[in-house]
Amino acid sequence: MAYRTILRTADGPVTTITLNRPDKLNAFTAEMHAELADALDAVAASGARVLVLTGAGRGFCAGQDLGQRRDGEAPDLGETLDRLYNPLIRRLRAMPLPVVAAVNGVAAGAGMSLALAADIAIAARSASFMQAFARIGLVPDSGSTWLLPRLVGPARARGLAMLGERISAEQAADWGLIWQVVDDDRLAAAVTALGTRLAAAAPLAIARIKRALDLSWENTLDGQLELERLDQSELGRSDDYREGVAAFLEKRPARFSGR
Ligand code: LHQ
Repeated sequence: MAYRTILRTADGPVTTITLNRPDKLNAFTAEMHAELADALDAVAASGARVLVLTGAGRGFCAGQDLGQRRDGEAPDLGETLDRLYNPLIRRLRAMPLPVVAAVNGVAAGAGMSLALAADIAIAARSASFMQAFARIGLVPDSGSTWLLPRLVGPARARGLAMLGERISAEQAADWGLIWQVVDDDRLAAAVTALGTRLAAAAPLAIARIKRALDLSWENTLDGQLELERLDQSELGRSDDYREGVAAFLEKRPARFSGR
């Protein structure tokens, strides 16, 4: 599929998908959703070990393209979520590989949800985050009502969602919304370094970590102890565990195969 609204590039084990409608701050259109779905299929089939999501130009993603929403009749936004946004968020969370959001500029509305749904979000110092939904009479969607209180606690979640204020990358990092903020001219290098590290990590462990942390929100401590036991039983029999221990004892970097 030839893409018009995104770019997909691979650098060894790291695939980068760049939202590419810079004149609209990479706001989502139906076409972009279709292209993203196709690109994620390709990533899944490629054996990539890390997926980086970023934006072209001065924005990361400004959420739904509101220019496409000017129709007189009341649209069924629930249907749009069901068909386009929810599958995207579910898919990113379910992918066994780590997803990195390289937040190069403003992340607003569903664009902020997208950044928060990544496993690790790293932002340029000039980037910003905005729960734009309430400003246009909507509830935060694409996972934001679930992610926000878990990331920053209920008080900040309510303030962010109800006020829709634009907060700086630094504030986002201080509040625990994202992993790290770096100077603008360091973002590319920082993302490359992070991608390299994650690509060298043990793939089975990464996939299980991702799943266990998500399941923890619904689990009791007892349930989570059991989940960890089952994961550890399986991982303990993996080549990766053997290799990890051997590399430690031999004082060398591990070479994980994902088996
Ligand atoms: C845009 C957009 C945009 C179109 C900037 N659309 N053009 C899900 C399911 C179904 C439906 C409804 O929604 C959802 C979830 C959502 O995402 S709802 C939230 C939708 N997003 C927003 O409400 C954010 C709207 N944008 C903004 O508030 C500002 O643009 C921000 C704060 C993001 C950036 O402000 P500035 O840095 O001052 O940039 P700007 O406003 O000048 O934008 C630059 C251009 O991008 C401009 O176009 P123009 O042709 O005038 O240069 C904007 O119109 C366009 N743009 N966001 N979402």
